[in-house]
Amino acid sequence: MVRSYAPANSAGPVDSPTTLQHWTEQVWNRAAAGCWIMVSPPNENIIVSNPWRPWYERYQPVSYKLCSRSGTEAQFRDMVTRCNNVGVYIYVDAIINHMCGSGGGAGTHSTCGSYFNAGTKEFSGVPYSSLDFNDNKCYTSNGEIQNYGDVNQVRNCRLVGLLDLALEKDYVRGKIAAFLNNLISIGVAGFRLDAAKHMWPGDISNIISRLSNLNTKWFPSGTRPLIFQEVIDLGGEAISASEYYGNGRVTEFKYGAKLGNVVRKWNGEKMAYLKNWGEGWGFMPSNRALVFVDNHDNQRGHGAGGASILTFWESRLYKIGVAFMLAHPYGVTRVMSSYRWSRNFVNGKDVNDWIGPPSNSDGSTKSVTINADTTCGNDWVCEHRWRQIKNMVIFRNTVDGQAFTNWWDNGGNQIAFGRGNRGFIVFNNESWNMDATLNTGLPAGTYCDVISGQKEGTRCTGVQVTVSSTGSARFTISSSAEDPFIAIHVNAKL
Ligand code: QV4
Ligand code: CA
Repeated sequence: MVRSYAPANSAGPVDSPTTLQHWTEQVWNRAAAGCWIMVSPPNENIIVSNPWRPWYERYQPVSYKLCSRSGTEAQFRDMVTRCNNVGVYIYVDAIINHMCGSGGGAGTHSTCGSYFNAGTKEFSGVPYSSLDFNDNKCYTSNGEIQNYGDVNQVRNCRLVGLLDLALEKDYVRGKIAAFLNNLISIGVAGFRLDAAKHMWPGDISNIISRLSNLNTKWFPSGTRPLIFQEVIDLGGEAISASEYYGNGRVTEFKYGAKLGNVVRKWNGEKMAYLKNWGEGWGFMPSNRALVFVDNHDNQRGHGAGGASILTFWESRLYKIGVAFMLAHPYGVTRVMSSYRWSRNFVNGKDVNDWIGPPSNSDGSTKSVTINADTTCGNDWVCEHRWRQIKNMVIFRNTVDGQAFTNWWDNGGNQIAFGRGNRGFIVFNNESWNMDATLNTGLPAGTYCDVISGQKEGTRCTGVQVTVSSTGSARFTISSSAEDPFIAIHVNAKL
């Protein structure tokens, strides 16, 4: 685990995960050992019926009661307890910039049945009234964000019609802090702050200052929650990610967009250019960054990143991108765990980008079944269980803290690099076969490639790599291989 991160305002150290899994929409009945999981918003949200129950209704809160399509508060508590007991930490996607959309209507069409009226801005379950919203501070003609070049609009007006909370108010700050502190008392380890760009950094800082330390039943006394803020900064806007470093980590959206271009070889990019990946590419400092190949928005055309974003739909390229991310030392990494939906492209846009999680006919979310080959059923993709991705998470943990070493490239799309004397990875993203003898930096011995297979007992189930007494090894990778890369590390040595 990386222990280098502590927010500027933290009282104690925060263990930051080497790799976080993002479980989109999964129900509260799953636990697996040895990971850090970010879950979809657990609090009450509006029920959107047109279109029917889209995934994004969970980004429209109605109250801070913990009942959602993923389950009840009791089920959420049970999951967090069971996860913490086996060292799996849960991070919550926290929607605190806004409530539901202005067109949300009035009634009890909400996941716990709390009354609300979007027109009069009344949310009985909190409660909030019209006094707790920002419209008096927004000066655009329709109350919406119209120009991302105007800092005041971005933070005080409505993001796609979502009723914007007045976060400078002591009352509102108190309600949000109570919500987050309830989650902390249940055992949650930290938060993704949704739409952080739409909140003043000082308001976020004030709310963080009200947060309790993590529950000492599972965490050392004085441990602060891990905070990562969703700020989309691709350059060229009035608000920059750096304004948020003082509050914790920040999403680095350039990462997935640029890595997608490189792996796809678009815009003249090639793998050899990854030699100075990280700050050298204009990214934020590594110790501030939360990085990912795709997220729940840009895997379906929402949010930022555009067409270059790699997703499970293109699994070969996706595995190359995720493996590179997990092998490279930059940032805290997050891998997706998604569900499949039926896409329908009309003029290049997926008109089914709204479809929610796999559901039963009564509207309940389908359970995540596990197939004989360890993949998931019921249309859950479970990228985090794919052998290549799961094994690269183990690779990352194995090489944690090791330097970026022994870079090699062919000037094109064959690259290799090591992590000190603990791990080494080689990619062939050319259209011709690769045969190269490279300096790995690893101790002599026979290693199991953890991509084509893994070490099981005293044998490799996939390719074997022999490292000589000088640390060199020969790598042959066919350009037509399903996974045109090889990764070896000291915990998969025979
Ligand atoms: C519509 C109209 C508006 C109108 C409004 C009236 O478009 O003009 O004013 O009705 O009520 C959904 C619909 C959207 C609708 C809105 C409000 O798609 O059409 O507005 O609801 O009813 C997710 C989805 C959004 C969705 C939202 C709320 O992506 O489509 O909006 O949830 O359900 C920027 C931000 C960044 C943001 C990113 C998507 O800087 O912060 O856009 N990313 C986060 C989340 C994302 C989420 C939100 C923010 C909002 O990752 O998933 O948006 O919580 O880049
Ligand atoms: Ca705002």
